[in-house]
Amino acid sequence: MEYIILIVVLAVLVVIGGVTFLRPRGTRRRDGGADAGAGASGGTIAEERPSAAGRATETKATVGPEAEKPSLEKPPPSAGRMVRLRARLARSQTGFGSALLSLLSSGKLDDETWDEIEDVLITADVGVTPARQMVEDLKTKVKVEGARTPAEVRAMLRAELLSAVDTPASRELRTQRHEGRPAVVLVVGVNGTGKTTTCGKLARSLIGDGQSVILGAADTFRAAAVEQLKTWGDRVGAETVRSDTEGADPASVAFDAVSKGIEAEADVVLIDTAGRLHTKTGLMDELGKVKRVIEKRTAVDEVLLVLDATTGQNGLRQARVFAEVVDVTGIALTKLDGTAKGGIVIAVQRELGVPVKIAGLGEGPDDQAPFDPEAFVDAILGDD
Ligand SMILES: Nc1nc2c(ncn2[C@@H]2O[C@H](COP(=O)(O)OP(=O)(O)O)[C@@H](O)[C@H]2O)c(=O)[nH]1
Ligand SMILES: [Mg+2]
Repeated sequence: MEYIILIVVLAVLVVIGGVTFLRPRGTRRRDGGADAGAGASGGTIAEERPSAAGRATETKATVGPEAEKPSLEKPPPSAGRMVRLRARLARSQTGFGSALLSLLSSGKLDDETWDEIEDVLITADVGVTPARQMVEDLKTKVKVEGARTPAEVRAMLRAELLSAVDTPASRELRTQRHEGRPAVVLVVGVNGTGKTTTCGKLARSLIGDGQSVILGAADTFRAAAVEQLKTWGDRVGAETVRSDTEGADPASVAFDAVSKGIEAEADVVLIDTAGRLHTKTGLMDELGKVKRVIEKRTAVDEVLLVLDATTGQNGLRQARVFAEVVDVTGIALTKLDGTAKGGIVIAVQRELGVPVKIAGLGEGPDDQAPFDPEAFVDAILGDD
């Protein structure tokens, strides 16, 4: 195919008499598959989704149209990620699952052993009340069904953990356009928990799933935070709406981002916020205002609370403050790769009555997964 095009080009050049053989090599595309389409439209994928950087290079008269364009990354879709990232969880969490398995398999399940089981659960951040409940359930099952093989013990514990992780609410993120408007996701949480990273990774996976995304940099207190979000967006072609002035009103940036999303007919607008916890009233005023101002244009579909899994009970206390201030609809639990305390999933859902919807499983750009309870429990228990 390329040869035919090359021959035709050469023939045309010979006919015209313009004997410049310098260009064809330099402008030929590396990607044969994109050749025909790009040749016909005169554009590349990078051109179809212009970014600020992309426009800057367009003004320079370069030789090839694609010569200096930043190429956009194609993130993988979100489906099946938790299973794929299971090793991340298993690696750090074998302690919790295998300790439970070996205690339950021990020949003598006396009071002391049951206390130890409860301790393991509490140490894994399951929370005191749910830990007691689980121990009672397991005791009953053992009593009713008698001695068991290791495989039966495993199946029993698996069922118990699954029912503890289960919630009646849907784990699905509300990221579908509706009534001709983009879905709006407000991302809140304490500083350092991973809000900006969560926005960035989520933008990637949404784009990987074929959606279009606008980011709103409503953490306006540090220029670095805005840049951090924009860097994530630029890599995958999600425009970042921000203010040029440091310390601008977060609500007005959020409003602009949502307006941009409506105008551009985007599927999803993700709003990153600041998480300073100086006073509860300060936080309430600020987040409340951001939400109210967005709602002047369209509904907020999801308020995602980001929680760092490594911070345990302390993190839970802080999460509670946020939940009192805004109506949290889902939890993004980050840094699950760095902790043996996966029980926080159970604790936070019970504490806030909201399902964990997203798991952060590493610092890589695609180390985030829709939370999948079965994959989670299997990871905790390790391979059978
Ligand atoms: N290991 C690990 N690190 C994470 C994860 N999510 C975020 N981080 C790191 O946590 C730090 C704080 O994240 P950032 O998004 O800036 O937090 P923010 O202040 O809430 O916006 C960064 O160094 C991230 O790379 C995760 O799931 N796993
Ligand atoms: Mg941030």
